[in-house]
Amino acid sequence: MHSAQSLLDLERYPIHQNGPARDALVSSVRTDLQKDGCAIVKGLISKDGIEALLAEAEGVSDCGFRSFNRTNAYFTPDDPSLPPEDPRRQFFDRSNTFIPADNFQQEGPLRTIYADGAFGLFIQDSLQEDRFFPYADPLADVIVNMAEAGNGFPWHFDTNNFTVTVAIQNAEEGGAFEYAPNIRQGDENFDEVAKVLNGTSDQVTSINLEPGDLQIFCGRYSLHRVAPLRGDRRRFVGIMSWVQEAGMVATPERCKQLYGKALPIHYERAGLRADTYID
Ligand SMILES: O=C(O)CCC(=O)C(=O)O
Ligand SMILES: [Fe+2]
Repeated sequence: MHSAQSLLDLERYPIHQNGPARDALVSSVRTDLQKDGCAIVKGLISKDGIEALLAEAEGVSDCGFRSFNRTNAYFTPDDPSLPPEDPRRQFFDRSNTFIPADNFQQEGPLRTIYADGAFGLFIQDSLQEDRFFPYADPLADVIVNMAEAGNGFPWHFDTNNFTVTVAIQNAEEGGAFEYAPNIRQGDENFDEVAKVLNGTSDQVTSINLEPGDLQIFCGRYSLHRVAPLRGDRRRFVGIMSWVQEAGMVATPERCKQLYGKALPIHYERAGLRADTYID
């Protein structure tokens, strides 16, 4: 049995207690998010918490679903009418292994943190989101991204508003989180995006997250990637999702693409019967 009290370092970060210390933390996270869309709370997860999250992820690592595709930074199809050097025409291999959310038990450490009311409220206050609900998707609300040497998380812009991640284990080498803050805020800025893609931009910030760090990242306007990994050790990152509408789930297509399966709820919400669904 896990408790948020033992999984989080609440002495250092008293997110469970209204008062000046919590206010100061929320305000510093907000400032970081406003500055460049990225906030890190170093060591929010306790040492025991990291150990428990790692054991849990290792225990279900066989359930990871690996997908491969080739994608540009925008997740759009190729457009041959554009010049070959246009960033929309730069495609990279992306391989991704997600351990779907239905592998994480309600009483396990990952879900204990996700479901903790004060933790959720801290994330919501930090993001200043009025509408903020746990994702109702049983495959996607809390997942672990597992990556090995050579796995690629190439340059991209996110299509969601924000991503909340918890670093659980790093690879032996590589894996820095690199981002070009707000590179397309207001304007697509294709020339500078092209420079990031070909390694000549001076707008890239690199951060090394350590196990236990929480990251809140707004990646819609900031081009980002995870630098290539090296060594035998796998990288594990927990990804937690909240959404603006209660009861939302992903489409069956999206689930199959990311998790290798879809559940009855996905077909029902899409108005389909699983046995008649053709994709
Ligand atoms: O694994 C990470 O640290 C971030 C991955 C990422 O950029 C994403 O999930 O969109
Ligand atoms: Fe991303």
